[in-house]
Order: sequence, then structure tokens, then C-alpha cells
Amino acid sequence: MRKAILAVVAAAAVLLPFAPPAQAHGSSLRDAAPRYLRIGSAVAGGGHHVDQPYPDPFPNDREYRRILAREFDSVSPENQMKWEFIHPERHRYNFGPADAIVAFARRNGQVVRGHTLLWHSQNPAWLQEGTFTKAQLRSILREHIFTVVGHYRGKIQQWDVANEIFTENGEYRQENIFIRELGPGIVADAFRWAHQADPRAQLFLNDYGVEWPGVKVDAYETLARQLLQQRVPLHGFASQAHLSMRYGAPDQLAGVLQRFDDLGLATAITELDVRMDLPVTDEKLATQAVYYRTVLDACLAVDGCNSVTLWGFTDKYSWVPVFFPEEGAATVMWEDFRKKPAYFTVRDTLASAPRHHRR
Ligand code: 9MR
Repeated sequence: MRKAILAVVAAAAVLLPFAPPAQAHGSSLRDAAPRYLRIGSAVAGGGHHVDQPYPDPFPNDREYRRILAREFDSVSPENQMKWEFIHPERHRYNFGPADAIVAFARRNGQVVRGHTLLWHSQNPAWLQEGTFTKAQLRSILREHIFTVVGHYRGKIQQWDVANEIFTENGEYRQENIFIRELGPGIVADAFRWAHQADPRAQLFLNDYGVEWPGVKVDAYETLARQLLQQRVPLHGFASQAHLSMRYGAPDQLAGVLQRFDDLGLATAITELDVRMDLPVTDEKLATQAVYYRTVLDACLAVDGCNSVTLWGFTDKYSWVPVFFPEEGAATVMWEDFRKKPAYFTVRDTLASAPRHHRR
């Protein structure tokens, strides 16, 4: 009898799916990640890259593309879906570069995060400097959203519909031409239009400076409650998580995400990087790894947190040194793609996460 039981147990051990030890989960980030969590990267191109002494990264750097495909199962066009890039003239759209990213994602079994539809920055001059009536401006935004979201219908997992709409004081940003001219109600319209254009895409609010509780997070929570109450198709809240070691570890992030999870929203980390004062030291690299782990742990601790995106994976193309000349080394790989301690920490954290979906 005992023998028979042992035989059954042995057979079951071979046949049944089991939870292997953490180290056994593949050697890339996407292999290490549990199935309920997408691990993504921004796809370098446009924006600050245009003034750098290298060719447009995504189309020209084969090794970069190889690593992007190997390590990640989600991609976010860093600039290629922003207004100035995709809608350079009032009656002309430039879909080519973003189409190439979407096709690459499809070939490599990756989802795409669309970024972004309603923002104060990187808008084309024809829009920012044009003279339009309120009705015209509203129809320009509506047409843009229907055209761009419609173009990628069924191919985008999540859209950052509204990006950085609040100031540090939790007030609507008046630099945002649509909010200034049309009032904050335009935010709800943007979500409604995006939903009509692609009913399957998850629609997000996205911002930086929401990694700790405060008035900005309060403003988002109030807005999220209002939108949900009005049955506006809002599906998620995202923290960009552009961190600097100057400002301390993001140790309250899980609590922030949980507040939105409690409203029934999905949550995501969309632009993670961790910059440090130069020069780099081993100690700083170790601290950086802890910050990365803290962000991943925050997402893993919240049921509906379904995606973590790094804002680039190599220092070769990072926006950080261009915008913060005294800081750098913010990504998980050096310029030559060698892996930093943070890379291994991210991989280990993903590999030791619970395997099963928590909802
Ligand atoms: O990484 C982007 C860089 O190439 C652009 O020059 C810059 C212009 O504002 O935008 C960067 O991406 C931003 C993102 O779209 C929104 N959150 C902040 C990011 C870093 O500035």
C-alpha cells in the first residue's frame, strides 16, 4: 500500500505543474516575472535622442532591439506616440515609427502601453501656438484621440490617457492647453473618446511625484472617485516612479497604489528609473538596487498592479543625464549593456514573486 502511494506521489511530481525554486525561472526579466505582471521598457527614440550624437536608437541599434525582445514583455514608445511626433501637422499623422514598435511587439509576444493623449508637453507648435476657438480645440482633441487610438485599436493594452495633469499642489496644470482652454471636464471626455475608439484598452491616469502620499495623490484620488461615480471609463492609476537617490526610498508606494486598488482600479508603474549623484560608487549601486526592489515589491503587494515598466534599460539612451547633468546611471544596464546589481535584484524579485494571480 505504502509503495503504491509513493508511486502515485512520484508520478504526480513528474506530471503535475509545481512551483520550482526561484532561480529556475529563466534568465531574462520576462521569464522571471509571474504571469500576472508585465515587465516593460520604454522604446528609445524621438525626444531628447534627436539631439544626441547617435542615430535613432530603436531602428538602428540591433543589439538594443535584441535585448528589448529578450528581457521584456511590454513596451512603451518613449516619444513616438506623443502629439509632436505622431501628429506633426494639423492634417498629417506620422504613424510609421510607432507602427514599427507595435509590429516588433507583436512579433515578440509583447504588449504595448500607449503614451500619451492629453499632456501639457511635447505638443506641436501648430497646436500650442495656433488660434482656435474652444469648439475647434475640442474637436481637434477628439479627432486626435479617435484617429490615434483608433489606428491602434486592439493592439494597445494600456493607454496613458491623461499625463501629469496636476501640479505639485494638486491643482490642474494650466500649462495644459486643453485643461486651460476647455476646463478640467475635458479629462473625462478624453477617457470617453479613448474608450469609444478602443473599448478593450485599459485607460490610465499617469504621473510622477505620486510615489509618496500628499496633496497630489489626494487630487488623483478625488478625481478618480469623481470619474468612477460619473461612470467615466477610467481603468487605472499609474505612478511613473522617476526616482532620485536624493529624495529617499519609495517606501510608501504600496500604500499609495493600494488606495487606487481599493477603488477597483488597476495600478501600474510606468517609467521606473533611479538616478544617483555622479560619480557612481558600489555603495550607490547597492542602494539603487534596493530602490528598484522596493518599487517592484510595492507593485507585487497590490492585487491589481499588473505592469512595471522601466524608462529604458540602458544608460546608453537614458534621458537622465540630459535633464539632470549631475546625476546619471539611472537604468539597470551600463552603456555597453552589462548588467548592474539593480538588474539582478529586479530579476530575483520577479522570480521569487508568488506564481499565481492574486485575484
Ligand atoms: O524620455 C523622454 C525624453 O526623451 C523627452 O525628451 C522628454 C521630454 O519631456 O520626455 C521624456 O519622457 C517623459 C515622459 O514622457 C513623461 N514622464 C516624464 C518622462 C521623463 O521626462
